[in-house]
Amino acid sequence: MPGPTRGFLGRRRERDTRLPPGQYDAGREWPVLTAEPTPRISPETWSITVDGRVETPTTWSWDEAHRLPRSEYRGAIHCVTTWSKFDTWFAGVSVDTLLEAARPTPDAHFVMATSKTGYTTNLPLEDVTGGKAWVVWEYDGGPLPVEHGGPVRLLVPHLYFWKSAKWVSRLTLMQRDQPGFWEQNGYHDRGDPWREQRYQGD
Ligand SMILES: Nc1nc2c(c(=O)[nH]1)N[C@H]1C(S)=C(S)[C@@H](COP(=O)(O)O)O[C@H]1N2
Ligand SMILES: [Mo]
Repeated sequence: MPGPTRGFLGRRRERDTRLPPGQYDAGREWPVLTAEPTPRISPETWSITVDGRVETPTTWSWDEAHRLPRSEYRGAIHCVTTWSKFDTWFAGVSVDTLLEAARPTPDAHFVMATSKTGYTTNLPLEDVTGGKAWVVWEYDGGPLPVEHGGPVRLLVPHLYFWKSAKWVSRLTLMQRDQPGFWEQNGYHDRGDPWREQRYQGD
């Protein structure tokens, strides 16, 4: 049965199905959102540590991290301030690879990501396993720009972008959830853009 207003509605622009509710397409723009002063971190002094509820707390230097299997993400990112950006291309290492080495203990259920600057953000362990999260140092085939977290940031693209800690240096596995920087300031503990989990209680 043909819909009575089909011809009229058909002329409306279709909403991009890649766009979660309440988001707009920022196009080629990539806004910078940083709460703290942008640090200068040389690759030689950067390292990433996985500790907390793990059997083998492990630290990788820049060179050691680059010898791990390379993993890429191509797709969208979504900021809680309502911009989304499509067709991004990041490369680094899968968080799965780091966790395989550190071996979370059975009571590990959450992760606190900490930046070299002290910025923190909490995540359920399930949201950084199964090919859903990366530690990245490349964007669009070049080094990750410093204002976007270079030399290395966390990338958890299926959650709002505040979960993707810039200048990340530590992933701490925890038994119980603890709020990070924005989560203490009212942002949601999980932050799924498809469920519009922007603030605590959403
Ligand atoms: N260290 C650190 N990481 C951070 C932030 C921050 O202020 N400090 N802001 C978060 C927020 S709110 C967003 S939207 C993204 C912004 O990343 P971008 O500046 O590369 O767009 O980084 C996230 N990671
Ligand atoms: Mo954000």
